[in-house]
Amino acid sequence: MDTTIQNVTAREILDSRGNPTLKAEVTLESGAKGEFSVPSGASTGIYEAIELRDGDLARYNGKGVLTAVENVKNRIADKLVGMDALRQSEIDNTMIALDGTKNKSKLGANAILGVSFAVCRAAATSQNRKLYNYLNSLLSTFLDRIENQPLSLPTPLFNILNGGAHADNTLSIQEFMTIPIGVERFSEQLRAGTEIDHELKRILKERGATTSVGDEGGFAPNLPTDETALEFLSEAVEASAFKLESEIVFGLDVAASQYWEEDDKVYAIPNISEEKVLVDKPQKVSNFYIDLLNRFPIRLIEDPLAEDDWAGWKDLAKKFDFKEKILVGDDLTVTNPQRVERAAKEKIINGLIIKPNQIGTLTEVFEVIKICNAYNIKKIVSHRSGETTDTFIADLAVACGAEFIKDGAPIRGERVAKYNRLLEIEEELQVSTP
Ligand code: 2PG
Ligand code: MG
Repeated sequence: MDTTIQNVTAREILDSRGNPTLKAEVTLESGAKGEFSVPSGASTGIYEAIELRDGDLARYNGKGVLTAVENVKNRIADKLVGMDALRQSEIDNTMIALDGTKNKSKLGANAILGVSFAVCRAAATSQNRKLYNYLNSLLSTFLDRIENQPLSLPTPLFNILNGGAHADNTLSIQEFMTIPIGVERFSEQLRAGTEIDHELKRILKERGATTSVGDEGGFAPNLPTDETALEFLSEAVEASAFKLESEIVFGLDVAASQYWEEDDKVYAIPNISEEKVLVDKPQKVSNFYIDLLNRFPIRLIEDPLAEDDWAGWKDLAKKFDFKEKILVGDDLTVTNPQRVERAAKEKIINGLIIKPNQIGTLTEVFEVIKICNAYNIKKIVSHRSGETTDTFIADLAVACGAEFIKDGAPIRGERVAKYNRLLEIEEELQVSTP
């Protein structure tokens, strides 16, 4: 099999929000092909790698990605054609050097990631291997492991109520997630998530609340406060066949950077509790969270504080029960090895959102996985709010033994595609390891 790269190309396609995104395609001399469609966030961290958009207001409100497509077809293709697709790190490092900026602003992280993942898929195909198996071998080599990193199915985080930047409703917290922590097997976890989602729909309907959905497929009702949303979630679980606390717990993504007021150094979070608006210093805000975490079965909280509020994170970490609960960085850490390492060393997180397009290459994602393993940080491989039906992250989660995958509600095609891929992998792994 000749694994030399013969062709690298890209095109502009649409994501689940109807915004343009980039799809890359790589062909090897053997004829093996690989492709990847890049997702896109709404509540993006300011330290993320740059998603290159055209800014031409005559097309898609400036959101076109034709410049990034051209970068793939010309600059990136020029360098990569003739290289060996099996040498993933070399390929990624070539693109990083070609870009030459710290945040991939020249070529665009969308252009670079598209090619990085498409190369990996083409290589896996050329070796006749399942993507998760191939990724697992690549990662194991990267980590210098003698035996391969074990494969495992991640537990899903189902975002079934949407607020914040993902919905036009009154909820401030961006994501209210159910986590089937006490349910064995991925397929049963998926059933739990889905049946609870349907119970929630029924309850919302009965109370006259809307059952229309937000960007990630979660319902987006107008409720009196965010705490009411947690009460509705509890009711939905209790009405299902699954037990609250022992089988199902909750997770929240506050995405708090959007509520941080830099001038006054306070958080201003509307509607979160009965006081209607929480305006306070980080210390008071962290006390509020600790209280909330004690009153509801919340096991995991993501970005409760802003991306630059390291002091606030430290304060919360001091009060946080790391044995029982998971404090997760996303906008804080942006899948960036330096920022992840800093958060790990300062002991302010024990869970990490891994979003490949926040950093831009598979090799850098591996670096982040290495840090997670070294510091015992739980890995949460994650989608973006703007997605496509691409399922790469499902294979990635299995390949790196991620404890969790975050992929929205178990409805809507672009979310379900990944969950369905995991069902397939679950079956394959059972067959291969009887
Ligand atoms: C998040 C994500 C994904 P976005 O904040 O964790 O759920 O949202 O892709 O909009 O950044
Ligand atoms: Mg987040």
